[in-house]
Amino acid sequence: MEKIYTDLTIIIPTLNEEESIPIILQKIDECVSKTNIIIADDGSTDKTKELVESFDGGINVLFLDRKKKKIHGLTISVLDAIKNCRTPMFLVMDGDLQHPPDKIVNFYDVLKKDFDLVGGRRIKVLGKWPLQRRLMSIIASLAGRTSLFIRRRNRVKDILSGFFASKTELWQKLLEEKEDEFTLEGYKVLFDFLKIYPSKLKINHVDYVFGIRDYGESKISGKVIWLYFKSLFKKA
Ligand SMILES: Nc1nc2c(ncn2[C@@H]2O[C@H](COP(=O)(O)OP(=O)(O)OP(=O)(O)O)[C@@H](O)[C@H]2O)c(=O)[nH]1
Ligand SMILES: [Mg+2]
Repeated sequence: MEKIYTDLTIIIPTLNEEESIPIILQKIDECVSKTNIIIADDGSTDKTKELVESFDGGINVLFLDRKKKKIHGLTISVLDAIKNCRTPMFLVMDGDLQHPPDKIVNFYDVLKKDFDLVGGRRIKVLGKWPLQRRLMSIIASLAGRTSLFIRRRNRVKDILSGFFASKTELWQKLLEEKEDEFTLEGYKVLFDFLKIYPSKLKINHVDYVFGIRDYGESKISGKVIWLYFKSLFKKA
């Protein structure tokens, strides 16, 4: 059956993803006949922009060019895209193919069943993560969960996942008042949202396998990790 998701916007933050972006757009186009995409780009210096703008398919793709913005970062790029979102639902996924596009359908189906937030849960990580990275991920997750527990906030099973879907109005309203409480230059937009959002949310999950980065380079830096740990203690 044709999947027509005109009420959904898929948000993909990008920074120099010329190798994977045409493949991911193609794969989404194969899974969903009609939907909306916002590529929230922070001034890629490779061919990401040209490749997005020349993409020809059934899906409606908008290139949000943040090159001239004062603040850059994954979180602020996603938030800008949410502000530009004209559909009641949105989904966020990485542009490096580590989040499987065939799961979009599962997120959509669950979110439609009157949930506020659908968190992706990594049930397996492909490839060999070095011990240091695995340890860092476990510590970051435990610390984040503790921070949410102490604050009596909503929790999802994988608070650090960048693959999630939610209702646009809920985020747009929160951003009107509390955008400055997000760590704008950071990476963990879902964690920030959970930390800041004051009321009870109806939450569900979709499991997925976190793929290997076959294309381009990881953008994770010491600064991003430091910003996350600092945000655990920041008032919200
Ligand atoms: N707009 C924007 N996108 C970014 C920024 N940093 C990373 N991204 C994009 O965000 C997504 C996730 O970044 P990655 O570097 O893959 O982070 P990760 O998946 O947690 O780390 P790896 O497993 O090492 O790849 C990718 O699509 C990146 O291109 C940024 O500062 N601005
Ligand atoms: Mg990645």
